[in-house]
Amino acid sequence: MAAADYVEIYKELSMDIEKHEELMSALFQIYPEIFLKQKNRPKGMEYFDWLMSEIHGKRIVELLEIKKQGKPLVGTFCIFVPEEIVIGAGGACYGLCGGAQFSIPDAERDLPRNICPLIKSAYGFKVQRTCPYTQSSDFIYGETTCEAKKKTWELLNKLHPTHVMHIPQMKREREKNLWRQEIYDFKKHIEEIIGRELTFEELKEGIEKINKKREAMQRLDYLRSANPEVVPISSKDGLLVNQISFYDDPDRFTRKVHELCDELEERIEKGISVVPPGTPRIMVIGTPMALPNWKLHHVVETTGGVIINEEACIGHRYYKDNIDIEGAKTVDDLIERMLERYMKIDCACFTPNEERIEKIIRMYKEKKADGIIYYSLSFCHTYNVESKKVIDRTGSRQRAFRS
Ligand code: BJ8
Repeated sequence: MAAADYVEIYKELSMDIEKHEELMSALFQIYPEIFLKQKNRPKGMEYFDWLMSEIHGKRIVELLEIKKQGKPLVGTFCIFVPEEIVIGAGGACYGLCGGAQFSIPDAERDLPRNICPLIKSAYGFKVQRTCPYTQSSDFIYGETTCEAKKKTWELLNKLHPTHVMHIPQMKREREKNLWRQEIYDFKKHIEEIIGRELTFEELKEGIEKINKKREAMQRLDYLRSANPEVVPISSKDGLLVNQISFYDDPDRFTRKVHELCDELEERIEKGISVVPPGTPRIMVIGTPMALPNWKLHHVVETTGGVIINEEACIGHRYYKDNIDIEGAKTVDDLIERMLERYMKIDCACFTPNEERIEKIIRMYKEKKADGIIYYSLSFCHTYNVESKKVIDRTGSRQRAFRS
């Protein structure tokens, strides 16, 4: 598809058509270089290539169809926003891009240069009006995980309806009470759009759909590193699937990830690896790599290494835990289970956050990795400072990689 095929839609969304064309032509230039030229790719990646080619096309048409039916479209920046509620209401919840340099100069007219690039990138897309996801959302849900984010939402709200969830930063009973209240408020907000209360069945269905999606991603995570001799999918393709999980229809995505995994299982059995035996297997841990940030994976893979998983919110932190709904009988029960699951998120915004460090050590051993790259976006103070504890505990000899 060409972005030009959807110009009428972009006009309806008040987008800056020229600037958007510039963005898409840059993306269409680098995508074939970075992804399509890879040798020995699984056939199952064709679907994800297609989705990428339609990420500002057919997928937007699908979302606008949902909106026409009076269902909510919610843009987010953090895996703390309980998407199960939006999905239960028949709507769509998606992550807003923050991985492109393209929008940063426009953001820096309002924001200081020395804050996290992910925030500047996402804010810049709204300033430029080049992101159809932002433009079509009923509202954006921000949160209070870091200083730069929570103050940026005040500015973003002047450009687009933006609500803020108060994310706790400790995990004591009193913080759990706060978070429970935030989930109820979020639910109420979604119910205002659909004009009625969500039923138990709807909420349960939303949870089940996202549980299934997370299970598919857990399976992919496992297969990427299951056999130390065979890496059945490239680092970049693994990352790409994780990134697309924030945009695609959850049911279709789940199906396609399982199809890909079936193929990867076959590859492992037949010994089909994308890298030669003995290639260093690296775990990347730290801050998220939002679309279209592929640089670290590209660098590692073109210099003789391979990344076998991402301990990040675009990655393992997003799909590691499901919501256990066994025995839940009421909406309140479901919210309680949701609370338990979301409080397991081990973002560095929590203090203390020992569970993350324990998890990293466990994963490193289980995956028989040869090394870890600690990836922290510039000015992300929480992840940056936490790297010291991770380095000390893992006995690493080198400093963290900061980008
Ligand atoms: S749960 S990692 S998605 S907050 S924007 S904190 S990189 S300085 S993204 Fe995050 Fe939720 Fe935590 Fe995950 Fe740092 Fe940048 Fe802030 Fe960031």
